[in-house]
Amino acid sequence: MTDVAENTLPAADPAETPAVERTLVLVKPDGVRRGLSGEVLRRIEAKGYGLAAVQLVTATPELLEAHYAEHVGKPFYQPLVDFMLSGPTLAVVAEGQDVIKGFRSLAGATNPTEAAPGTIRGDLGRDWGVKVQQNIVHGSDSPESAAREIGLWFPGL
Ligand code: DAT
Ligand code: MG
Repeated sequence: MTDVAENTLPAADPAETPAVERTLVLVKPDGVRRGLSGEVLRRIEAKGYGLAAVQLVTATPELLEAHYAEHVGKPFYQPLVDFMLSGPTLAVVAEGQDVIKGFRSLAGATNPTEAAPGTIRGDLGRDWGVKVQQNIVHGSDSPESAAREIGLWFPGL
């Protein structure tokens, strides 16, 4: 008689299971306006990451000042805030091992003209001749930024 227990995988040892990481992804107002929200979610899911939260959010100046605190005073700061206030943003919490780095890789370089083909910004973005780069997505750049940004966009999570 076959022992069913012999055919099952051993339970994962919590000490050897890396903590599942989370990142904040935003489909910015240009992406939502152009109907690219689904395409961005598709690429996140096709890569194998999970969606922990998704919500359409109308940003406020206060939220954006906190979110983009590192850019206050830069020449593109006010155009960036005005752009982010120009329509709804799709806020997403994506999760999976090393998702912070992995999503930045999916997104591509900040400047959509230079972003490699195959990336979200490289395939779907371009220079529109305005003061701020409209590059479709935001992705947190470190575990500290991710925790801070998820707290700002999803205060209840
Ligand atoms: P990223 O979004 O790749 O993390 P960032 O945090 O340096 O880039 O900048 C935030 C956003 O500001 C970026 O997505 C687009 C805009 N931006 C950055 N640098 C810019 C520049 N030199 N000129 C115009 N817009 C810029
Ligand atoms: Mg950034």
